[in-house]
Amino acid sequence: MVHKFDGPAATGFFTPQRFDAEVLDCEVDGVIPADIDGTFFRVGGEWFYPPKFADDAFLHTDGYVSSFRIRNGRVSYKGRFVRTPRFKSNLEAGRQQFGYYRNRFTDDPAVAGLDATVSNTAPLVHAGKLFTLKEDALPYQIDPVTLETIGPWNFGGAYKSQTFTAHPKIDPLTGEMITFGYEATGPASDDLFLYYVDKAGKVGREVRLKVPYVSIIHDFAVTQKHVIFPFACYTTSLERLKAGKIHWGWDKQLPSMIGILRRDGDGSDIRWFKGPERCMMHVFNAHSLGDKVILYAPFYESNFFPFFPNVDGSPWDPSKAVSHVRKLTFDLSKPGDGWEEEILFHTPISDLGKVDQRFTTLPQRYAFTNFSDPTRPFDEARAGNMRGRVSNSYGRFDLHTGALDRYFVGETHTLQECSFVPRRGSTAEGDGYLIGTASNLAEMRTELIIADAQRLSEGDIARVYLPFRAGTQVHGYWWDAEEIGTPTSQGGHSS
Ligand code: V55
Ligand code: FE
Repeated sequence: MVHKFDGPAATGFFTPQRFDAEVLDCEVDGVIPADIDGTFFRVGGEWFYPPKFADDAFLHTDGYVSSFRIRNGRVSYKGRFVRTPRFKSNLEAGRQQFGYYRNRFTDDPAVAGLDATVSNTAPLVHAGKLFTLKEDALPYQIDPVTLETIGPWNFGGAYKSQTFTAHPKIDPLTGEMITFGYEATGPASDDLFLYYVDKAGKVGREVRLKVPYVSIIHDFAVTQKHVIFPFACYTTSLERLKAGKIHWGWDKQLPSMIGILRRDGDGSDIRWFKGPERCMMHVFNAHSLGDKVILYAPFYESNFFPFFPNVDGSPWDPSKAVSHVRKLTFDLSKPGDGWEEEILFHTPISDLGKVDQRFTTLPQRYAFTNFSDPTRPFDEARAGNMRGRVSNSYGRFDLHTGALDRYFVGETHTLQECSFVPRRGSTAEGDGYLIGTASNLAEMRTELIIADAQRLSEGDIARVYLPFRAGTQVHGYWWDAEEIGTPTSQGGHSS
């Protein structure tokens, strides 16, 4: 028995639905280009059982993986909860047994030895395998056709960190995956392990690092020559966890911190750069230019997450939970520990963004992300009061010229993160499609948007309709059918 969901996490569009789903042949409006052939994977989470503590983080919702298989202009959909040990154990018990996000001291004693990850953050495809990722645990391998959970993956025992980032980087020139885990040897540990995994999925080098303070390191950047670790700048300690507190707090006294090391080195050259108060969660991309490292990233001014309290007891400040497209420049030929920083666009953006993945690690011109365009209408009568939390546009942000090309989704919709689909046969940066889901708040269903990434202002070229609300997405991933190891069918129309 599940107690009826209530509270703010359980109203309207975002009420948990709690089912696995399949749609064999989806409704489509418009024409999906024939050269789009692949699967759009999404990962997010929803509470399968309500949280034990009302102030627990939504980062702790049960992982849910879904797929839109697109082929010959037709689309099939699947969605499944990730069968983590936590999910299965809760289902057996019929209730929530796990306490605060990443505080095992607040769990029921019965689940002490179990992996507590919810695996709810990002899909990854590497070496022909599909995974769901969460930075507090190993990847969970998922069957790309059925979306069944196969189990945790430690690369045949060669991957030693207990944790694995939700944002590995794949070098488009070699297929090498560069990845890491922080809190690598246990909760609140200051170990950061960096790994180089070849295109066949074999772990090559491991580099062990120590961090100057234990922070969320949610994402990172890799260039052809360097590896860059921005701290989200949250803080924790074992004492904090033992006291039964929320894992992360915000301490504005701490400097913001970015570590840079050579990609081909052993880590002994790492330099820690310091800056003013910043919440540095996601990046767009970075490249090396001589002795300079240039990082493009959507950093926040301060604490973005209202559920991670300020350690000084001050209230969360929404006016500083704002993200902009920033350019950071590090001059490694100079001593000192500062960087130069510039806001390139004054439009506040969602920090869940993408670049054309064929340019990861390389100089690159465009960043794509969603944002709220206040000049566009919102139909509150039909869509409800979203209290300003509507993301109604995709943007192509030209980092060279400052131009912003915009796509508007509609006056009853809000967008999730977009992903980039390269156009078949093209090599030009940004030549392809943007794909992503939108919540139709008036009709209470999810729509998949496909737009031409070079003609965003012309509107979408096709929309795919689900007859229900698909769960909230955090990150998505496009797996093109041309890539090695792609499943040839996914049930539904394509089998
Ligand atoms: C983020 C998301 C997470 C997480 C830590 O967006 C940071 C940042 C959905 O999970 O666990
Ligand atoms: Fe992320």
